[in-house]
Amino acid sequence: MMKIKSYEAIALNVPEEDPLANMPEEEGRTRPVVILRLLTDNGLEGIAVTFYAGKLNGALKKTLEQMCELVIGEDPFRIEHIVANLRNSTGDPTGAGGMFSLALSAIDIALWDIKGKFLEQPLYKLLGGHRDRVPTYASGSLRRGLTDDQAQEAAATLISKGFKQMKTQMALPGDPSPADEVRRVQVIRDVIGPDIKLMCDINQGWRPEQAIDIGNRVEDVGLFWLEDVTRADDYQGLARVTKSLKTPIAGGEYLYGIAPFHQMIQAHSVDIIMVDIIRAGGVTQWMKIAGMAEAANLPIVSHVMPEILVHVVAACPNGLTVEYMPWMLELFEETPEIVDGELVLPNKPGLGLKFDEKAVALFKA
Ligand code: SMN
Ligand code: MG
Repeated sequence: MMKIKSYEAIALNVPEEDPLANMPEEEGRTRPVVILRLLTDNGLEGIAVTFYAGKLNGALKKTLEQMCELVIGEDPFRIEHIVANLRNSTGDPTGAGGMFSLALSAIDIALWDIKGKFLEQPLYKLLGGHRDRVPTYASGSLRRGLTDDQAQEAAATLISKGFKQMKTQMALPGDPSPADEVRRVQVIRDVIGPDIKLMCDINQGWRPEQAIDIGNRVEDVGLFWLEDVTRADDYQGLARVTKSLKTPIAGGEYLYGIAPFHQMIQAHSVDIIMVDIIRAGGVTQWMKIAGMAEAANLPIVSHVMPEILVHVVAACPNGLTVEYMPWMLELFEETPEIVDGELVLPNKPGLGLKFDEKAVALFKA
């Protein structure tokens, strides 16, 4: 029996850049993350990345290390057994949210990477391998802080790079009028033409009635989805907006664990389920949410980390598109290619990723 032998968690500050359109960013800003290596007694290494702890990144690293201690000696194929033990270690069999979930996901992802390496199969095939290419959208370039001119320039750059889908943002800074908000998506649509899929993220910035008002005004722009139009846990408020608009509503990235997705689906809060794998609890929990969504006839989309999430979206029959958020690309030696606007699934075992050791050394916190 293979066993987990040791682990290493390293806190990093990864530069915040926009490598897709090179639009101006706050100079020198970095994003705190923790990377994990989980090693087995037969020489395999599973890797993962976790974040969302911000200034508490040191606490996330410590949480992850304490949880990894409890995984030593375990059989990496018994993932549900390991997850149950970790949940029980908190004294709560449902497992704590917050830091616990962020750390649990890293362990779960690394265990799946080990499983793939042991079986010499890429992760997406282990999970069902529904397709070997998936649509993807450029994210992180068309930010709300840009001027209309900058947004248009960035959109043109994304088109020239071959992207067929891209996401922008509303809930603009300052005190925008509904007309200001509409203008932002319209000027981007003017540049990209009618056939490019354009999504728009509100990041919980509107009240439900504002979402209905502005959502109605942008209906003609033809958005592929409006995302997180109001508070993520206002399932009823979201449902009101979803019912009122023709434009599909996406949401779910802020939810922890799997149970809130059940609530969200039951309340008909969204048309498209977005899962953040780090908040959800890793690959194991992603697949459960994808199954719930499939049963409810809803597509599922990923949040950030395309190099990892490409596997889970490709695995599922209801996987719709992968967010190409290029935050972590520099952390890896090689990441999946985009051909004709689609991500090509890697054929290497597990995640098919290797940390770039120079980048790891350079970004060390
Ligand atoms: C987002 C939120 C938090 C971190 C990264 C990205 C955004 C998205 O909501 O969907 O891209
Ligand atoms: Mg979002």
